[in-house]
Amino acid sequence: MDEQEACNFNPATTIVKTDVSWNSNIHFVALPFHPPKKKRTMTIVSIILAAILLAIVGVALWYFLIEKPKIDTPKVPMSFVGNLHILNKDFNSDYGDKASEVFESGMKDIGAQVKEAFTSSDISSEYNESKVFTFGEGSLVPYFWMDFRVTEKQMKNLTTDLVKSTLNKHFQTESSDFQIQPASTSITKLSWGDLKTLTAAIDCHSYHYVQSDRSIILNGPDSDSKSCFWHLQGPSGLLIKLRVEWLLVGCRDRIVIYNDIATAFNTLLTSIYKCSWQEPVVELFSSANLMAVIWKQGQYSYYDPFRLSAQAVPMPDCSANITLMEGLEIQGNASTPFFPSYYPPNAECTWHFTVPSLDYGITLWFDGYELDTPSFTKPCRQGQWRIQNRKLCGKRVLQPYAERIFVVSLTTTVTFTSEVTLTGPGIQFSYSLFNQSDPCPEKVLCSVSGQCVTECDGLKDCSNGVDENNCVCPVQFHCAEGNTCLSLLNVCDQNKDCETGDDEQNCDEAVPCDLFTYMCADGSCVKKANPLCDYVTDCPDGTDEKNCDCGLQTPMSRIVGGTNSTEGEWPWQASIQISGQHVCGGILINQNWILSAAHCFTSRHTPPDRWTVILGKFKLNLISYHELSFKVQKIISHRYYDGDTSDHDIALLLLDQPVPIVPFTYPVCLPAKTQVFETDTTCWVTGWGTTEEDG
Ligand SMILES: *[C@@H]1O[C@H](CO)[C@@H](O)[C@H](O)[C@H]1NC(C)=O
Ligand SMILES: *[C@@H]1O[C@H](CO)[C@@H](O)[C@H](O)[C@H]1NC(C)=O
Ligand SMILES: *[C@@H]1O[C@H](CO)[C@@H](O)[C@H](O)[C@H]1NC(C)=O
Ligand SMILES: *[C@@H]1O[C@H](CO)[C@@H](O)[C@H](O)[C@H]1NC(C)=O
Ligand SMILES: *[C@@H]1O[C@H](CO)[C@@H](O)[C@H](O)[C@H]1NC(C)=O
Ligand SMILES: *[C@@H]1O[C@H](CO)[C@@H](O)[C@H](O)[C@H]1NC(C)=O
Ligand SMILES: [Ca+2]
Ligand SMILES: [Ca+2]
Ligand SMILES: [Ca+2]
Repeated sequence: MDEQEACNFNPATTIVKTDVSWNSNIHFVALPFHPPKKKRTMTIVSIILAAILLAIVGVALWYFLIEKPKIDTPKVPMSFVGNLHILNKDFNSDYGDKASEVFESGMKDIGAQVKEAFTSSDISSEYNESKVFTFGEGSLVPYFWMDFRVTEKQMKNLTTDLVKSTLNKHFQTESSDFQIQPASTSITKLSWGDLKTLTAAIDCHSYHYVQSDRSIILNGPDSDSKSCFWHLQGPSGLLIKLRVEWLLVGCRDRIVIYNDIATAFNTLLTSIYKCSWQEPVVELFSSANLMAVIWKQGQYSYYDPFRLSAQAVPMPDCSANITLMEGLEIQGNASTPFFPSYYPPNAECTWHFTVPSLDYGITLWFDGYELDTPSFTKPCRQGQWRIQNRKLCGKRVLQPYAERIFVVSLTTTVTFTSEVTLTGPGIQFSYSLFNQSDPCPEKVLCSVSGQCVTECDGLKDCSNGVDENNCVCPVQFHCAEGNTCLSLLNVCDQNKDCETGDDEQNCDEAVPCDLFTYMCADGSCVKKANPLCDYVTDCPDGTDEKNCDCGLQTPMSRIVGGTNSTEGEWPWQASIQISGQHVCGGILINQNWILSAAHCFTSRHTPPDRWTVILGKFKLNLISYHELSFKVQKIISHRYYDGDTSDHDIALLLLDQPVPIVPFTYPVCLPAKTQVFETDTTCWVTGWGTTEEDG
């Protein structure tokens, strides 16, 4: 109680305290035996108080003098990878064999000197660890990583130059064992993550000298390892070509490839994740005769998920002089070196195009790659282009793209330059001429994509809307008088809707083909919007009423508003299976083809003949009396299918034999390209699922 009050500076409490002391004075008089007891209590309290105070001061001193400086200046790791050229030693195959004594002793001896270089220098207090992890050819080139712990302030001082000069100084003076070439010493900064990746991989290390006359298979990862490191070296003056073949699909392994033995971010060529079905084989190149590969196991361990092979190759000349002829057709292709392999880093291709006259411009047609104006702050990462002194950045996209070059002189230069280390899939383009005064006859040029697009067809083909803005009657019939727009369904319906009745003229004869006319099999066009299968013969050859046996349901009562289907109700519905397991649905679109979703055929890299298509099924888990099964001959996924966005998620399956057209297996009707749908048309989406949620 006393202690608490002593610490309390509240004036009100002070008054109370005065009262209490006055009262105790009365007690003191009245009861003479109490004072000694009180005194002893007070002594004990004082001792406790002093002890607590001492402890507080001690803790504070310890904190402010010892602990706080530590917290204020924490040490951060700083790592490097480097190499030396040792002139008085020669590489031999034992240096490439991690299990050999030569490797072991070289690693120890040189490692000890590297360590001493730092521990005997001004930066000894920052030095933590270093290790020689591989040897290269030349004279003898050891590669080693170094780890330092520095304060924030020291970070700026510990530069690659300082590390290099510290090493050179030591190897040039004290150590007589190793003569080095100081100018060849090379140091690269490594991030903490890069160092972790490297140290995890080097226990499973292998060295390969890559030949130019044949491709060598690199021995695969040890079955016990979770990460491995390959050191590739080739003859100087040549590039190294690495081929990665995924043998399994669906693993989560990762292969990281570097343009040097220094496995830093700024030497990264590319990183390949997963066993990919989209790129089952990747071929890529270094810019010189060195390459390092690190493999990291994914979630699960697979036996031999991939195969690596390498060969040394010369850099091909990708430049060309191209003279274009009169005419608007495609005249040829040009591509990055080694197309369709990845383009090599630090490569440059120059194409000089010569046009026959200044009436023509040049179109470069790309597929899945576009040229874009670069942002001021970011460098290009997927190839740089220079066209008529405009700098452009390449970008991989899903759509086709055309670069239109409006020429001002007969010769135009196009240059492609790849990044110093980063690389990517090879790029190809076709070239043709266009009429500079009319680039898109009867169409409009979409400046965003370089494509010629159709105006006023109700489809926004150009992202800036140039083709659908300012249309008088978009996707409608334009009456000759009165600027009236009419639904296409009112054309040739035997009612005069336009003032002059021009919507009902020329209905039973061929008219000029345009966007909204239906084209008959003989190439003539009819004015009626939906002439297909309406029991009226509209085409001169009668083809609009032929093949009308699609989309027929068996004459059974439908459960209106219900959710269960009856047998034969949706005779085009297919179940696509593997080993008797339903994987995806599909629909029969004619006797040979099933339409399905591209995502069903990605993760399982199963050959077409593993799939089975069942038609005439009505309940998934029941074998129907009417069901028929087919094998798949071919799977065609949409070429722009994108697994991340699910764009273009569509695939076609070719069946091994035609489907008999019987009531329980019937193709669905696909609309004609010009089919007009009324606004209240009911759409059915069929498929197998549960008829209850959470089912
Ligand atoms: C040295 O590095 C290792 C990891 O590489 C780390 O665990 C250790 O704490 C470091 N030593 C010092 C003194 O920082
Ligand atoms: C950094 O280097 C400079 C000049 O060598 C030196 O004066 C300074 O004390 C160093 N700073 C640290 C934090 O070591
Ligand atoms: C292209 O033409 C120029 C000048 O005519 C010539 O110097 C150059 O060598 C030619 N380049 C190629 C790749 O043929
Ligand atoms: C251009 O390349 C495409 C696709 O690779 C190929 O189909 C076409 O034949 C080539 N054209 C010429 C003129 O080489
Ligand atoms: C280019 O288009 C204009 C306008 O349509 C036409 O007069 C000219 O003949 C065309 N030139 C060529 C070379 O096709
Ligand atoms: C659908 O079929 C199941 C099983 O035959 C039945 O239990 C359910 O009532 C049916 N649902 C409807 C809406 O008819
Ligand atoms: Ca359009
Ligand atoms: Ca009409
Ligand atoms: Ca008809």
